[in-house]
Amino acid sequence: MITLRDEDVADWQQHRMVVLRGALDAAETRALGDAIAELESWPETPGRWMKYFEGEDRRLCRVEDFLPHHEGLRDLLLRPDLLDCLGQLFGEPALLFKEKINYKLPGGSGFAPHQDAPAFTSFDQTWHLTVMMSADRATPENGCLEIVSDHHDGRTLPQQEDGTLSKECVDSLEWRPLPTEPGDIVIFDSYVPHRSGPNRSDRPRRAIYATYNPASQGDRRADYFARKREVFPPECERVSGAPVDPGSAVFNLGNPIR
Ligand SMILES: O=C(O)CCC(=O)C(=O)O
Repeated sequence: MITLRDEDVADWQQHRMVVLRGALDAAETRALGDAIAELESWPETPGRWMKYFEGEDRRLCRVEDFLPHHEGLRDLLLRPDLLDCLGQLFGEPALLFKEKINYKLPGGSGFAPHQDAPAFTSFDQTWHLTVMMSADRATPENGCLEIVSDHHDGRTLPQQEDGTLSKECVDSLEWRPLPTEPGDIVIFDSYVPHRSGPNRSDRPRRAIYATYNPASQGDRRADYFARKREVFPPECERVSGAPVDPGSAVFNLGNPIR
């Protein structure tokens, strides 16, 4: 059962994030790892789940838009107890906005410092919560999340042109690594600055990132993925020689995807 204890709510109020250690039990954690491995094996298929790669050797970086195709993960991300927790934090019911799995395979790159909020404004929405579920142990060595937990006033911080945080801003913030174990869940607000390093280990560091919005800001999941497919499709849907759409930048913030 995923629940928020009083101290989690207090953490939320102070830091705009909560860490729920051992939120998934052993069987649920195993099922999460199995489902993520299953998606890794699915072939690139136009119009269906979206697989994205990094590096010259096309290392799998991410799979998105898998909810319609994987019943187990759909049930997990729409679990009533999880939605109840998010509803408590939003102060109103939560709707799923988008879902992705970051694989961060051995040698996989890190993510540049950013806030999610600037990337999510295209659909007239102003506030999101992201639920990170760890499938593998995440450590500084394999590129666990690093967060700034004292920035919580809903402000967009100074950015570079590509939407990542400016160097001055990054240097002024206090970053801390957030190691997690398989089955841990982290919920963070879209204004919480975060980043991560590369995976320097010989094992994957896989995690789901599911993002939700308050129901009053509308159900925009289908719009999000339709627009992303239009401006930054997975490679198997790209037209060879087509120029990169300038509108793609917002869908590709701070990440190593090619
Ligand atoms: O998976 C990570 O290491 C960081 C993820 C992240 O910040 C993102 O996908 O925007």
